[in-house]
Amino acid sequence: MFGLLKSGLNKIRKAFSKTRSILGDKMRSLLQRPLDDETLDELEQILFEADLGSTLALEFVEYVRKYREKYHHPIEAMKAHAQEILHTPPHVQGKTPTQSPKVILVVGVNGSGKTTSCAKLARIYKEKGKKVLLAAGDTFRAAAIEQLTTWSERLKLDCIKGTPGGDPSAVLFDALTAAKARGHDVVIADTAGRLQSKTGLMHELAKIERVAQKVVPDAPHEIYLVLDATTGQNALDQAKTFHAFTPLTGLILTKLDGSAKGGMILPIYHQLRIPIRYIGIGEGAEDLFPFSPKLYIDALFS
Ligand SMILES: Nc1nc2c(ncn2[C@@H]2O[C@H](COP(=O)(O)OP(=O)(O)OP(=O)(O)O)[C@@H](O)[C@H]2O)c(=O)[nH]1
Ligand SMILES: [Mg+2]
Repeated sequence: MFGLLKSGLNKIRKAFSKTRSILGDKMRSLLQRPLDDETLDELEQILFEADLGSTLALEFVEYVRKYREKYHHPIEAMKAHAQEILHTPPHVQGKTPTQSPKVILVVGVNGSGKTTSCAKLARIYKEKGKKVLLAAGDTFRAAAIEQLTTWSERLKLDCIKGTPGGDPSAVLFDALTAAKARGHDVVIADTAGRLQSKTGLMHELAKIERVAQKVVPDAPHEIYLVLDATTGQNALDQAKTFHAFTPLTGLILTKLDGSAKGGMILPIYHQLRIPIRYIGIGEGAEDLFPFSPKLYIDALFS
């Protein structure tokens, strides 16, 4: 067990190593100089380039300036401010199911990692001893149904499928009906990729929710938006639009492995206050981890 935990920690540290090399290493070398205006300007630039956005870059620099006496090193001040940001209470949260199954809807733009994240989430719940049902709610492409079916076979889980081109709401209706009948604890529903600018597709999500509520009145209990971390600032725009159409309860940030954009987690949470629930750091079923602010901050700044 300890070995597993340790390998998880190492994976997370490794996933953030690129971000750390553009943020932490540059900062450390800069901060050997006296903390004058010029150094602070350069610090702001480094933070901006590490995807913290202009508002937060300035805010961090102001924090360092204000608390220069309190912390023995400016990086300690920045870690403290990052803690403050990530520990600010979220604006939204998922619902506790009043009865089984718990229903998790997974949404996002094309290729962000939804289907893979559904499989990874299913594995996490299975490991906790829960009876999980997958719902192949991406009826848009036949290949999407096959992809989730393959995952379900690999993970030895049931999967409810619709017909290619069929109504995704009907798949969720069938999945929830089956889950109630067969005593599943959790239903994880994949959905088709949708561009946030396509209003029709965004409205489809509301229909999926309404139909799900015919079977499980308080469903969905979680709506996770999957964001490809390599898209940087664009991920923030996606999150804002999805949230406006479908109130999200959590974010899953994928493809952080090998990405230098790990810094974007801070402005995303700072602006939206939607809980960052999981991070994806690889293509395997075991490559999804609950987001830990402490691990993240240590990995980034240490
Ligand atoms: N390196 C890495 N690759 C990932 C991660 N998550 C997903 N992928 C890969 O990204 C690609 C797209 O993943 P999918 O899960 O099919 O994405 P999707 O959002 O379901 O895509 P569409 O259904 O086409 O909209 C696949 O090749 C995945 O293996 C991750 O955390 N790290
Ligand atoms: Mg998919």
